[in-house]
Amino acid sequence: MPEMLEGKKIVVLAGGVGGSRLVRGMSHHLEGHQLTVIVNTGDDFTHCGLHISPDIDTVLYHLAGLAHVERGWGIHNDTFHCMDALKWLGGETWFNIGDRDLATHLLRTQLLQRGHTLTEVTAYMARNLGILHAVLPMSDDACRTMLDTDEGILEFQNYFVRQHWQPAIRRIFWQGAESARPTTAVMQALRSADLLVIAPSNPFVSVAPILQLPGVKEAVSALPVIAMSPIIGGMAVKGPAAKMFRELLGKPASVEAVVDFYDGLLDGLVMDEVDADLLPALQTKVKHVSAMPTLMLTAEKQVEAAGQFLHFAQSLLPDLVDESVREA
Ligand code: FO1
Repeated sequence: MPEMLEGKKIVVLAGGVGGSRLVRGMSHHLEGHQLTVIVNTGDDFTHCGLHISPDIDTVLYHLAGLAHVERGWGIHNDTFHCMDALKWLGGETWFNIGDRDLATHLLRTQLLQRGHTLTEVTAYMARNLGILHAVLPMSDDACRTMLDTDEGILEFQNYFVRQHWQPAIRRIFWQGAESARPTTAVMQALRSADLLVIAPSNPFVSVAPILQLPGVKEAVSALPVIAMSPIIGGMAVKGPAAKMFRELLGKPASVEAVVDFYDGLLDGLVMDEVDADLLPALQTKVKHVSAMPTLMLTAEKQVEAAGQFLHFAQSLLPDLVDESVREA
């Protein structure tokens, strides 16, 4: 573990696969109490009567060492017998739930129906999976990501999985945003953090849902913030992020577009080594920029990339703390 980060508290804003890969790597370098993950729940939905929280599960499975590493979602070596039976019976099969994964959705639904909050249920599961870090849903209130597309208004999973993120998007909004609040645990974690990390997750549908909750952006702005770019060589590692830059902002995806999206929030930026030629241009927008390998397609790469990221954070933290003291 980098010595400087000893005793420091790091809070990561994360969505599904990209965030989980970084967080899993970080978990190798940090003590349990040092790392807290605030997870997007805009992707949550009810399917076959079950409450499904895909991003929370992806984070839990990665931290527990259960994740299907290449695919990014679900559990490795899972089987799909229940899905086969659903197919015979004429049920809905567009969303693939593995047999072991099904247990997560059954238990979560049961505990929520008994009156527990999503935060309590997630903590219970994390504890039983042996996870030492706090995994916090961004909210206990429903706040669902909705996409206004050329195929009409679609719930996130309908757009993402059922329609393979093909419809063109005109607008994103969150159903329930008027009354959704961040949890007390989320606000406490932000208030006691030494460093805020924005994971290489989709800015539009993984990070923005967290930042739009009342009070979150203000709390984040008070912290040193370092992001890892989800865009590498103009492309998203997985999913529709690049397409969203084009459709919603009318510009190609790039590291610069990511920086602009976060609109002055970033004190530090880590991008992939393939984008190293952008360093001088980006340094006019973000004070501290570094290029390093950020593709985390194997467990080993996750540990390596997270280690380099934390070294970069360690080298910046004294500067960033001084700057925020001067600005206060
Ligand atoms: N993603 C897919 O592309 N296809 C699936 O069938 C699918 C099933 C699934 C089941 C459980 C779960 O927790 C996640 C699942 N995902 C699937 C991933 C997920 O829907 C998205 O990756 C995230 O919501 C985006 O972060």
